[in-house]
Amino acid sequence: MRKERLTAPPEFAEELAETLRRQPRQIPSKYLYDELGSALFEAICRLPWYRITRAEASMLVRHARDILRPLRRPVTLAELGGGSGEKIALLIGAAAEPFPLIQLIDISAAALEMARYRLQAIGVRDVMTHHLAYEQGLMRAVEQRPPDASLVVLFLGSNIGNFTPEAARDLLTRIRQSLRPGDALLLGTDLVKPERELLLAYDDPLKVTAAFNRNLLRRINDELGGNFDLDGFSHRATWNAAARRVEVFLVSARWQHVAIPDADIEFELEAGERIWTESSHKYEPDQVMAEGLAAGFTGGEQWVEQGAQFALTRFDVDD
Ligand code: AVJ
Repeated sequence: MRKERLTAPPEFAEELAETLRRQPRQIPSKYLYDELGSALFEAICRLPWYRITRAEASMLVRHARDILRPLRRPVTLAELGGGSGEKIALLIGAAAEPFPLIQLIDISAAALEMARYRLQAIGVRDVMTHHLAYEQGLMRAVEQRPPDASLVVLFLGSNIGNFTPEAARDLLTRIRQSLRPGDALLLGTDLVKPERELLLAYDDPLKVTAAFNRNLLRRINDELGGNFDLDGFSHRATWNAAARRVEVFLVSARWQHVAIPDADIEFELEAGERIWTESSHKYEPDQVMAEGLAAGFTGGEQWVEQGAQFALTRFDVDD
């Protein structure tokens, strides 16, 4: 009996063939978020050792009015990679003002539907979803913005942490260039903190993060016909102090042969060889500010949660 093949996103095979041939071998972290991966990430957000989501959610509620204060009314929102929409719903609830349009951009269709449902449940009428990666989604959101309202782009959860500093600056610049005077960017960034806290957040005792990571291999097997033996890999997270990032890997337990027919790739893995699946860059508060200014924003305001060490920064676009 032939197992039914799930449909893969269009560039998955091609991108994978390229990144798995690099040394060290890599898998782009955006592919962590298929339906199961998005659900596992939602579970991560509830782990006691992963404090980002709770810290940011409480800040959004506490500071909602201050965050939105300088913006031209009415305000519309566009969220990049917001997942199930929990945070944008909290911001909207706490702001207690009408938002004529909410745009959601996410790579996960299941997450988008969850977010739409959540927003409709709190009475938000105009929700537009864009099932796209960040850059294409941002372009679409800018095309769809109502002309007589300001636009706030939300880039929360330290999603920017997956980008190298160069790519992050690039993306911030692109966001800035797609905005107009009176608009803003609200950026959530996780901050540098003691190594043991970081490692617990990315290698939790319940092994949910390990499942999230290994799910990448399950997904490749199901969507591209891969032959990964999930038991043949262990999850590892390390802190790279010089690069200020947590690096996440799948480590091959033994020598093994890998074939992914639909990506047209075959290779051997040595015992102990790593596949690099994610980087999570951590920032200093001043560095966040500096990056926004370097990207062309004219100023901003920053809130820091001291316990979890997390920063929310609003970057402004002045005339
Ligand atoms: C969604 C990229 C912000 O880096 O903290 C959580 C993803 N990976 N645990 C992060 C993640 C492992 C998360 N981001």
